[in-house]
Amino acid sequence: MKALITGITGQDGSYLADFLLDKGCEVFGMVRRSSTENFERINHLRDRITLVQADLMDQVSMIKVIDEIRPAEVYNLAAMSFVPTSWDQPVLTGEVTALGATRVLEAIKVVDPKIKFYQASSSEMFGKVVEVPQTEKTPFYPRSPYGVAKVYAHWITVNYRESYNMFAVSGILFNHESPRRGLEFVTRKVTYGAAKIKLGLASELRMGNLDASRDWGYAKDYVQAMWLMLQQEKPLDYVISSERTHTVRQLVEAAFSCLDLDWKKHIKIDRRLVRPAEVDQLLGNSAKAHKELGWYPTTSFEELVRIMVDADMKLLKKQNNIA
Ligand code: NAP
Ligand code: F7E
Repeated sequence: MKALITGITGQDGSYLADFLLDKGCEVFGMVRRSSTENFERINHLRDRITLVQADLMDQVSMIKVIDEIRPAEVYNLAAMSFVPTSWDQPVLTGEVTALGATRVLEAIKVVDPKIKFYQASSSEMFGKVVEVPQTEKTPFYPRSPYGVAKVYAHWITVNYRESYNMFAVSGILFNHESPRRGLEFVTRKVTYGAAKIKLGLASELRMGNLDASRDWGYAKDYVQAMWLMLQQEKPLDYVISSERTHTVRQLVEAAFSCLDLDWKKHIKIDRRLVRPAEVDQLLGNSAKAHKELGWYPTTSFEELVRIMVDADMKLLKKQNNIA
């Protein structure tokens, strides 16, 4: 089975590639051209996957790669995914995160509408939540240009499914993290920052809103749900979440306490990191995924924080030649 992953250089793309290779799939990863390679997350599997060049901004390149590979499944994980940047670059965010999904769907429609399609939808679509917990039926109220773009991509996926009878699904994934998470996202910022402080490489960590709460899970668990959605008889959308919520303050406390540090001595609030509009609280209900996909997360919040802190301590010691 051939699978094409857009966004393979990202956190989820790299874990999904690991997962699909274990399943015996032939994995193709789409990368965009850059002046320097940025393959850290996929270096360990470079000789087991095939990389192809295209860009979600460019319709012709999308048609070309899909026509050449003729995959059975396409996972559209590529996006401008960092929420604060979406206020600074709202048009780019719309082009990549919203219209990019249409370009992939159009390419599939033109080449072979039987190719299965997975769209990386997001709990950010729930934004200023209208009910707690959030399910597949909860109305959307996005709070950032990123969230708005993801709502567009979500509905265009539903629309292609209904208009052209395509096997196109959305996984509405709540926040999921790992040692491969980008350094700017809050979990990794905190685990990396705490590890730096423990090793004497920094003394403080500047943070924004500590009161926001998120439903955090482990990325390795969540990529399995993506694959499961494409193995079902019917194309349907699913909420994938841990069904637990913690504040950013609790995240900070957990990470610093893993290293016997008092977070209050090191965290400084920086108003510039507070967002123009915040998503205050997210909490998912994944009953449908439990029942129909048989999917359950295996890693608790505390275990996840410990995994990330340990990985960042190891990484920083290696980078700084500390025994
Ligand atoms: P990530 O680490 O930021 O990776 C994003 C990927 O998109 C990178 O491979 C990036 O390539 C690629 N990309 C960006 N613009 C592109 C373009 N114009 N053409 C082709 N590729 C492009 O994101 P992630 O955390 O793995 O998330 C994967 C997907 O799930 C994203 O769509 C994200 O919005 C969505 N999502 C994430 C979460 C979460 O908690 N992680 C939750 C819900 C949904 P470069 O390496 O070249 O920049
Ligand atoms: O922020 C607060 C911040 O940037 C989480 C993306 O993967 O998940 C991610 O979006 C919370 C927010 O993720 C800092 O205000 C406080 O309330 O880690 P984050 P996000 O915005 O939830 C969703 C599901 C996606 O789809 C996205 O692609 O933490 N916060 N202080 C901070 N956040 C950051 N980044 N940095 C801080 O200093």
